[in-house]
Order: sequence, then structure tokens, then C-alpha cells
Amino acid sequence: MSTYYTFPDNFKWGAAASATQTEGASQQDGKAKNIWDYWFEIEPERFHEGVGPMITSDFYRQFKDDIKRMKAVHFNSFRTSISWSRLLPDGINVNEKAVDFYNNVFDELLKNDIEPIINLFHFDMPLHLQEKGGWESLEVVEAFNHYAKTAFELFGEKIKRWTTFNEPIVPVEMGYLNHYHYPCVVDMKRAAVVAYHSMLASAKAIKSYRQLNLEGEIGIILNLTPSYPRSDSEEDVKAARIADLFFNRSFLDPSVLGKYPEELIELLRDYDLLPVVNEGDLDLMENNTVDFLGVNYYQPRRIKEKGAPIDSNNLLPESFFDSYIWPERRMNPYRGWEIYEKGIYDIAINIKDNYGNIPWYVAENGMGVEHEERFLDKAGMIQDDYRIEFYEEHLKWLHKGITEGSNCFGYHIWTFMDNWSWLNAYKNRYGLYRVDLDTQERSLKKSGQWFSQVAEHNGF
Ligand code: BGP
Repeated sequence: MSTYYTFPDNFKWGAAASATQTEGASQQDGKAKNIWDYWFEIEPERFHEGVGPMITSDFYRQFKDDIKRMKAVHFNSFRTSISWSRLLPDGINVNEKAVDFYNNVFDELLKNDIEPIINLFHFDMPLHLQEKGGWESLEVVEAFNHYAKTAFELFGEKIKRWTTFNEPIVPVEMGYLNHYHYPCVVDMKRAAVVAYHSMLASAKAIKSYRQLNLEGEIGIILNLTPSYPRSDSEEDVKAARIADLFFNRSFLDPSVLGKYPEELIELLRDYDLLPVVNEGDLDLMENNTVDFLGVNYYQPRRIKEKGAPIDSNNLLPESFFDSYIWPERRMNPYRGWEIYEKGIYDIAINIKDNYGNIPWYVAENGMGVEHEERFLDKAGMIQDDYRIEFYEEHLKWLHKGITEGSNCFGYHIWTFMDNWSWLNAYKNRYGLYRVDLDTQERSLKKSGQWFSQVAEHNGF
């Protein structure tokens, strides 16, 4: 007997994207450079096949047709971001062409009954603000607040769901811990400042939003990576808890509960990693928690105790725990990330039990595939049955979490059409639509047909 999985009424079905990854037009109509535009200029060889953020999926010009394509696969919602450096090229004054563009995109979505969920920061620090120290600088925190307020004032009548950040851990981890993203710093003390200031910036933006008395909600999007210990031993469990504190709870607790976990504060204090906390900061965070949460889920962390003593002179998160290869783990054979569907259920239950059952939605979940053209059939359609299975299995676990009372209101995949990614460019394809980079033509994949059915029938 087969089971039918039905989701709650008004469930949000759709996808996520971001400005830098889809818009292109990176130096057009008054947009200033962000760190990605700049970095590509100075070190193009770092980017997969030398493909940079100039054109990406050309959403800047093709958004009307793309929104029709969203409608064709029954999206009722879509999340993207505003480009900070497009809206406020000098950080202060509004670029009218950007205002027109975003108004046109939002109007088009609304006309098609697709709710826009709009995010403010998705890794795209304006270059001139990075030169002032990026998230290490309190001046940049203020500049973000100005940007947020400007966006709320301009678009607040149309947009009913905002988010302040997407995955604030990523600039911390990639930019300040492991030399992967610009500015390629490796320094745990500075990373802690970046993490703290992004939470401060988020709380300030939330406060500004509420002061405007607009009708709508504001949240944050976090990539949660459940941390599973290798064994029940005290040491492994502690190591997994520390990983959870660093990578999840550093953002989840202040955003939802309005305060940092004591254990995290103690740990940072013990290793002289505590950032400067100014008067009023903690009250600000306590009084400006989110209305809802977006959760990006790709893969968990497997953790074991640290095999060696902690070297206090050279601290990194890995100084406190080791990664562990779970013998039973299944890997995405086409990209190399672990696939562990139950993680989404564990997240659902954690939010229900420990975070006041706050309304939340899956803000990204997806399967990247290298060389996806190998799955093209004779008619030119990508036969991505692997992706359908990936979504179905995650949705089954999500459904179980909802049935057990978790307050989840939607499921957004990553992503709508193949898009450009940070350094990886078009290496890993994720879309429901394939994008041919030579022609910019879009074509529906088999998973697109599948998603359309699921969204139309609110289940499968
Ligand atoms: C998330 C980001 C997205 C997107 C996705 C896929 O962390 O929010 O911006 O890039 O990951 O990652 P990748 O493109 O590296 O495979």
C-alpha cells in the first residue's frame, strides 16, 4: 500500500535564490561592486572554469519569463535577496534603477500569486564596506541598518516576509576560519567578532522593521547542521555539543531566544575569544528576536572527540573536535556531500522542543550534481530521478516532524534554475530548470515536472 503525504493548508512551495547568484548585470545600471565582483576581477582563476558573477542566470533581464516558469511549476512562494550594492551603491543614496528593478520583480511575483520572501544579506558585502572592515566594523553594522531600513521603507508595503541574513555562519567560516571566501582570513578571534556583529546587525534591523509598524513578519535563515557524536562516550558527546554551539547555536539562540548559550560564553571566555560587547547590545538582542525561522539543510556533521590536546596558540573550531566518517553514511555520488534525510526531522523536533515551536520553513534543501549534462535524454530533458528521490525522502521525514507537531510552514528547494555559486560557479547544478550557459535557454528537468505535481496537490 502506498502512503500519500499531505502537507498543511497554505503550505509554501517554492525555491530560494540570491541576487548575486542569479541577477547578473553585476556592473550595470549603477550597481557598485561587492566582494565577489572585486575578487573575480583580481583572482579569476579561483572560480570554477573562470566563470564570474557578471552574467550568472541573467535574471536581471529575464525575470518576467522566469516568473512565468515558476508559475508553470506551481510555486506559491519564492525567496531571493536584494543586492545591497545595487540598491545603495555608495552605501547611502538610493539607486532608482535598482528600485525599479526590484519593484518590477516583486510586482510580477505578486501578480502571479507567488509570495516574495525577501532576504537582505546573502554573502554579498559591498566592496567599499569590506574595505572598512566588513562585519568586523561597527560602522558596517550601522550601514546595514540603514540599508535594511531603506529596503523596508521602499518595499515594505509589498513584502510581508523579510529575512535579515542567509547563513550568517558562512562568511564567518569561509571568510575568517578556513581561507575559502574573501577576505580569506584565518583567525578565530576575528571570526567571533564577525559572528557577533552579524547577530547585532540582525537584531538592529529587526528593531528598525518593527519601528516602522508595517504589516508583515521578519526572520532569519540559518543553515543548521545537526552534529551527531560518534558514540555515547562523554568525550564524543561533548565534542559534538561544542560543534553545535559554534556552528548552530551561535546564531539560533540569539535569533530565536534572544540570548547566547552560557556554555558558549564560557568556552569563548576560557580561550580569550569573547568579542567586545557594548552596553545595550544584549538587551537589543533579547528584545528583537525573529518572528519565524528559515532553515537550510544539506548535510549533518559527524563529530568525535579531539585526538590531541587543544593548542591555545592556534585556535580554530577544529581545535575542539574532529570530524568523523560515519561508516553507514551515504554520499551524493555526483557531488560528494552526505545525504542524511532524517536530519531534517531532527531539526524539526529540536525547533519544536527547544525553540518554542517557532514557525519555521525549510528555506533551502537540494542536491548538487556535477556534469549533469550526462543525464540528458534524447528529447533534451535531464532525467534527474536521483533528485526526485532526494526530495521525496526529505519530505517524508519533514512530514513526520510536522505530524508530531513541529510548526513548519513551507518547503523551498535550492533551487529554481541552475545558478552561479560562490567559487564553484556552475560546477554543481541544482535547478528544476536546466540553464544552457551558451544560450541562456532554460529547459525543465524531470524533477521540475515532479515538483509541479507536488506543489499543485500539496503533497505526493
Ligand atoms: C547554500 C547557500 C546557497 C547555495 C547552496 C549550494 O549554503 O545559501 O547560496 O550556494 O548552499 O551550495 P553550492 O553552490 O556550494 O553547492
